[in-house]
Amino acid sequence: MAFFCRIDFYRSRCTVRLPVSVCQFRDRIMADNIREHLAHDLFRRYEGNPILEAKDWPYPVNSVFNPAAIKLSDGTLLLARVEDLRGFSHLTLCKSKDGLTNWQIDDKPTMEADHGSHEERWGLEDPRIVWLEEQGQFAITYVSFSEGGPLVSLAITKNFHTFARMGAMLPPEDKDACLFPRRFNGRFALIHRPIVRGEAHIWISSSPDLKHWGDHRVLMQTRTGFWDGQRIGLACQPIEIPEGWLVFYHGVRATAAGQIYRIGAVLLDIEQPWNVLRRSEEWLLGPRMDYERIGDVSDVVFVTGATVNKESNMLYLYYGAADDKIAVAMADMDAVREYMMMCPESKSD
Ligand code: BMA
Repeated sequence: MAFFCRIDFYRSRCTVRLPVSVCQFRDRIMADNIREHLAHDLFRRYEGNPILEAKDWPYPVNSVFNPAAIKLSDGTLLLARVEDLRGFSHLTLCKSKDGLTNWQIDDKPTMEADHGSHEERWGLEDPRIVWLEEQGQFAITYVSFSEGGPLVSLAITKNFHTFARMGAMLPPEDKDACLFPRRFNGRFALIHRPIVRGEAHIWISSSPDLKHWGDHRVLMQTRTGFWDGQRIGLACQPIEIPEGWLVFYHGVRATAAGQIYRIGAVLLDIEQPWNVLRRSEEWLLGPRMDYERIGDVSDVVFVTGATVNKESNMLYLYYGAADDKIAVAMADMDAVREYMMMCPESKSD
C-alpha cells in the first residue's frame, strides 16, 4: 500500500512526471484490488441453508443435490438430482412460492432412468432447464449415465408432468450442458463439457434442429495454476444481461486433500456466444460453510440452476453442497454486472 501512496505523493507534488506506464500499472493494481473485494462479497448465502436435504424427502433417499432451477409465474421450480439407496440418481420436482421455503416435493421420482437401456443404465444426473422461446417449451439437458460413460440427453416439456425424451445429444464422455433460449444465425447453441484427450474444457456446438450437432469448438479452457486449473464445466443456464450472456461455470482445483469445486463467471457475446468477452479471475463462490465442506463429497459448491427476480433485481444461484444437499446464494444483479465489466477482457480463450 505504501508503495502506491508514494507514487501518488510524487505524482501530485513533483514537477517530474511519472511515466504513463507506471501510472497505468498503479491504476490496474488498484482496479484489480477493487474487483477482488467485489468478488469476495458478491454472493450472500441464504441464512436458511441448506434449503433441501434427504430428510425432507417424501420417500427414502441418500442425498439431494445439483438442481436445475427456473422461475415460473407462480414461484420457483427445482428439478433436483436425487440419489437413491442403490447409488443411482433420478430427478424430482420441487416447487416453492418464494424459492426458499415451503417446498412441495413430488412424492415419487419425476424422471426416472430406464435402467435397461444403454443410454440411462446408471441413472440421470445434474439437469439444467431453459425456456425455449420459439418452441414455447422448456428444454431439460441432463446427464444420462450410459454404459459408455456420462453423456448429455435432452427432454422437452410444457408442464413438467409429461416429457418428450429426445435421447442422447452427443456421444460420451460429456456433461454439464445447457441450451441457449434462442437461435443464433438460425442455429441452436449448446454449451457442454466433453472430455477430450483427458482434458476437461468447455465447448460450444450448434444445430439447426436440436438433433444434429456440429460446429464444435472450444469455448474456454482450464487455467493452469488457477482455482479452475484442473477441470471446468458449465454451471447453470445462460442468463441474458444488457452486456451479453452471463454464464457461470464450475472450476476444479486438485489439492493434496482432494478436489475443490468453486464457481466463476464469463461474459459471452450476445449474438455470437462462441466469443468470450470477459472471464472472472477470482472465484465467486467456494466451499466455506460446514454444509459445503462436509458431505458425501467434501468441498463442493456445484451450481446448476439460476433464477432472476425482476422486481427485487436479485439473482439466486441454486447449488449442490458437498454432493448431498441443496443451498442457495444470492446477489444483486447490478453488482454482478458491475463486477463482470471489471473482469479482464478475453483475447482468445
Ligand atoms: C462432477 C459431477 C457432479 C458432482 C461433482 C462433485 O464431476 O459428477 O455431479 O457434483 O463432480 O462431486
